[in-house]
Amino acid sequence: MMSSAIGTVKEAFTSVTGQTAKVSDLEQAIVDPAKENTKGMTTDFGVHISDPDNWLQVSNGTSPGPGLLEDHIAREKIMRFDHERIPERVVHARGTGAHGYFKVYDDRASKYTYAGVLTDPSRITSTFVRFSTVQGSRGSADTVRDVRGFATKFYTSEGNWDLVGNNIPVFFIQDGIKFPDVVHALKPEPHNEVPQAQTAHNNFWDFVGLQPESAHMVMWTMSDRAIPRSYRMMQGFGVNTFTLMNAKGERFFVKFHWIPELGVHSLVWDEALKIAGQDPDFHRKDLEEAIASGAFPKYFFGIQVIPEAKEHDFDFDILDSTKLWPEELVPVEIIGEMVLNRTVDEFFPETEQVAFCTAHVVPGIGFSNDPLLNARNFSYFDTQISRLGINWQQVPINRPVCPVLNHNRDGAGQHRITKDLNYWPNRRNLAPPVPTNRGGYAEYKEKVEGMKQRVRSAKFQEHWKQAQMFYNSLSDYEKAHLVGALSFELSHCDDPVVYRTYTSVLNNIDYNLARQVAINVGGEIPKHPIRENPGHKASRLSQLEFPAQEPTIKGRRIAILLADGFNYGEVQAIRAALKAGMATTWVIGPRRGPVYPDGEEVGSGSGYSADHHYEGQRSTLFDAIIIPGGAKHAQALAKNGRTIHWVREAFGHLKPIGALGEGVAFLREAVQLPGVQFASDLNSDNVTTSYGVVTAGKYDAGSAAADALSIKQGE
Ligand code: HDD
Repeated sequence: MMSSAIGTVKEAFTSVTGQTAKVSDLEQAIVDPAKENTKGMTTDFGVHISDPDNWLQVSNGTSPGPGLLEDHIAREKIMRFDHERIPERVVHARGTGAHGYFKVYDDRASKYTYAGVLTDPSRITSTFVRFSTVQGSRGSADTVRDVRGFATKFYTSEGNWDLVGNNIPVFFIQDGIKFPDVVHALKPEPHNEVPQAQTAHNNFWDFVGLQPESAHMVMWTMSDRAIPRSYRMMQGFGVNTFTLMNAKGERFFVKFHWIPELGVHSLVWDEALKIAGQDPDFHRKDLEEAIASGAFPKYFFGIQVIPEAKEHDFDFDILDSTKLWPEELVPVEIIGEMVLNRTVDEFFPETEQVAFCTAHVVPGIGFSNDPLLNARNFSYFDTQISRLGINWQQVPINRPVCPVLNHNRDGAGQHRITKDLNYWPNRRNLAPPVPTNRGGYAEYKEKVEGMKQRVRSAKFQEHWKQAQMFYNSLSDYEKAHLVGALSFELSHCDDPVVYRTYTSVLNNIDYNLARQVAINVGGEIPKHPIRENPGHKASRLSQLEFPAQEPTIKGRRIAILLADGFNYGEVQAIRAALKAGMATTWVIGPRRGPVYPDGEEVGSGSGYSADHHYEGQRSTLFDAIIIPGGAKHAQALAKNGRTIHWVREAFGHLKPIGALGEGVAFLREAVQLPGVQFASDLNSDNVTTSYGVVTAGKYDAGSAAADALSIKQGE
């Protein structure tokens, strides 16, 4: 393995809850007013301010007089405010970030690469991840139907490595020169800037209808993958084909994968729509809440590797970003993991200013001739200049944790003062190049030949097989959701040319799919298939094949629905059991504040504190609901339309619902669906489980709660 001459900074990490090298580095930039309380308020140039509330004016004290432009304190404050905004990202504007760390389990990847970050198990590498949606503006809702970005900055000892991926393994286009077109088409329409954060409009479907290479990605974006339950419960894919180089100089093609420990889970569309209004920051808060409660999100890191000699062994081109590498052909090797264990201190300097660039790779990792990646490597650096200025890599969140030294100088916002000579070669041998055998970045010596021309190579011309493979690999209800999603989106297109064209396009993937959607949206109902769908499938395309690593309720949000007169002992036991499983519990009562248990008079004593009230929250914001026993409490819940709606809606969204004792009667009344079984004997501890509804009489409350929640969402 090559050693690194620059890698003098040992990445330090004290414990799982401790501090990564990057967090220590950021501390130099942190200002904490609580620690500087002897200083008091100053201008930006450090002079104390005595009155920040009144503009200097000429006044007789009885009525306002003219304001004076000489008030430099007021002018500074207003001028600073006037320039607070920077351009939002041209795509992926809406997002949230967290700090974490990455480690590999052993050095097994050294047969493919000499990159220390991927081969040295003694290292803990600092990371910063930004998750995002693509289409909407910075203030748009989190749970919209969209691709999710999964961008990771690894602050390695050899420099920053940015893996800028999505939660979908393929892309809309094959060549980056088409990126402005696809983005213009999917963004709000130019004449009225509508719609926000969704592709349900004419221009998007017009574009993809005329661009068959998008078909595969469209299948993914119309699947449940595009409405994840949480950033903690989605996969990440580097999408592009990169390369790895080992110490012998051999090269391999590689695709990078993140697989969440908690499994891949989605919302149902009705939930997603409602949450977009009820809590537009749902995913942002979910990540923050999980980290704050110690349920640190974890992702396994995998690589798919193809030796250089096998590049042309597949019936698709491995450099085509609209194709994935089926795991049957190229298995994913899990080599490490990332844990996110720290939220940001301030959103703008960290999450908004973090700037990724696919061209940032470290020795041992390289590019391929993937034409999408080629364009990306130009675009990211360029866009950061317009967002953050030419010295964007000096911004604290972006700067590496290893030394940075070269002869680049000046530019707006230069923060570094570099002594001495600013050119190479120089007479004092300052900042010399580092030979590749001592850690300098080495390009692979690739033999290239050909004509200079604008072309798509042959295998790039086939667009349907993998779209079919994805569709065929889904379970029946995932297929039903996909039909629903296509029908929703195409029925928001009002130009018949658009929805008729797309329903015809679907017939290239599957005849029945095209028929169902065409019937729903008034499209061209096909009379016969135009292309055979031979039914080929691949494993691990259905998200059902990604359950949680271990059955877990870690980081799940559970609502306990209470009215006055509830069974206090049960609630205590339920909460303790859920807390032990690292779920968060929320008591939802008739009021925020005291709710009174059975035996305590309403209004007396301190009661039991409810976190929220029925109106303030909705069932959509929780993964499961529990209704404990208590006669008066159950009667009060049964008389309240809002609580009945709570459980009916949760049932409709396929969520586990648990009830104990008298709570069972309320649940039975509220659900009122023939076929659902409930515990009938309140004196028995037998548990009845039916359609995700778990009920018991005198069952041990803690175990009942745990049982209820071990039912997988979606069952
Ligand atoms: Fe991109 C941002 C992911 C193709 C040009 N992209 C951006 C972000 C993610 C991706 C996650 C947000 C990063 C952050 O959180 O700051 N992009 C992808 C993936 C692609 C892809 C997985 C396909 C493999 N992108 C792509 C192409 C181009 C761009 C083909 C241009 C030719 N992407 C950009 C950009 C953005 C960006 C304009 C906007 C903000 C930014 O870079 O920092 O340069």
